[in-house]
Formats: sequence, C-alpha cells, structure tokens
Amino acid sequence: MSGLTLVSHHLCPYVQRAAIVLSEKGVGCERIAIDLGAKPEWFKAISPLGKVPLLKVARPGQDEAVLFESAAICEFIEETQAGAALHPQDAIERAQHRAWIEFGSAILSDVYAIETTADAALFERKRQALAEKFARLERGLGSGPFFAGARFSLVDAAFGPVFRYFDVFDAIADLGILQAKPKLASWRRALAERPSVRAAVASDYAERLWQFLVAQDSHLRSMMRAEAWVARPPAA
Ligand SMILES: N[C@@H](CCC(=O)N[C@@H](CS)C(=O)NCC(=O)O)C(=O)O
Repeated sequence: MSGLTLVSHHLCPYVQRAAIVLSEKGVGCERIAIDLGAKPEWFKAISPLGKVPLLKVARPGQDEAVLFESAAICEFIEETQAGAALHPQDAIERAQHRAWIEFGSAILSDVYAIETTADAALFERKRQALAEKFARLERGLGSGPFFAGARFSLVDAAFGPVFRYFDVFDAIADLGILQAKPKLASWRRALAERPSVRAAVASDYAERLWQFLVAQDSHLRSMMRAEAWVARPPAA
C-alpha cells in the first residue's frame, strides 16, 4: 500500500491530473469521491480552499500530511515516487512546463464558463478565448506525440482532462474551437489512448458530465443539437 489517499470528485479535471501522475508512476492509491455540493465536515476541516484534489499522505510515527493544489500534489508525486521522470531536467524547460500547466488551468476556467453561463455574449467571448489559447498551443507544439516529444510529462497529465471535455462537447454542438489544428488533434489522440489518462475517470464519466451539462440553464444547453438529446454521450 502506498499510504496515499486521493480525495476527489467524479468530474474534477484537477483530480484527474493527480490520478494520471500516480498511474504514470505505477503507484496505487485509495480514492475517496466527495459531493462538492454537500461538502463533508471532515473535508472542510482539512481542505484550506474547500477544493479537491487533496492528497493525504500517511507518515509512520507522525500525523498524516494533507497536500492541496493539484500542481503541488503532482510535483510531490514526481519528487517522491520512482518511475520515469515527468518533469524536464533543464530548469528553464521545467519552468516553461509549469507555466503551460497553468495555461491549462486558464483553459479549464474558460471551459467552466462555457459549460455554465446563460449569457450568450459571455459564452462567445469565452469560446473565442479558448480558440485563441488553443491556436497558441498549436503554434508551440512540436512533432509529438506528446507535448514535449516522445516522453509523457506533467503537461500531458494536465491536458488529458482538458481534451476529455471536448469528447462530450463534440457530441453536443460544433463549437469551432479545436478545428483546423492538426498538431493539437494528434496530441489529443495520443492522450486519449494513454492508459493513465483513460484510467483517470470512471467508466460513467461521460454520462455524468452529460447529466451535469443538461442540468445547467446554460447557453451551451440551448445549442445542443436536436439529435444530441436522443443520442447517448460517447462511451468512455
Ligand atoms: N487550483 C486548484 C483548482 C481545484 C478546483 O478548482 N477544484 C474544484 C473541482 S474541479 C473544486 O473543488 N471546487 C469546489 C469549490 O470551489 O467549492 C487545483 O489546481 O487543485
């Protein structure tokens, strides 16, 4: 047993980052999913920002440590677990990778707005912001298959969950965000095939995301193609 417990939520992309990194390192961990709409008292007591993920780390002879913030958690796993390095050796490249992970978080924040806003003008601004961010990524990508070439990195762990949203969005409407970006498309495919990325969510992920989207009084829901209402979401 690794002595690690990942406190999570079924749909959280930041939790998936930690799960992917653990899986890349071949480390098993206990996973506890909580309801963010009704946070348990024990969770509120140990989560400084009231957010998942948390990583609880058992320490022999001491109280367990509780880590928060996905970037801190992923770097802790990288530093303490054996297995292939997921961060570059070079300090400049490492700083660049950290920055692109933060860029991935900015994308997730735009994605959340796209999922939930009822304001058509805000939706359009966020849609354009996403298209521009992905265009910038496209310009920076090399020959792949991963962000920095042949080796999977923490940046890949951050973007696997980003692209996973689009597997469901694609079934709903044509958002015009990822089109005509061939390098991005092949990176997306490589991440979708990576076992660690696939295993980071349960098999009912797409169904759960679908239910979340349908429950929103959002502009996105009003855009859903008629056929999307009868089709099931894509299988995970
Ligand atoms: N910066 C945080 C973001 C984590 C985050 O936003 N988690 C969301 C779920 S995806 C959350 O727990 N939200 C609950 C809340 O804000 O009340 C990280 O990287 O870990």
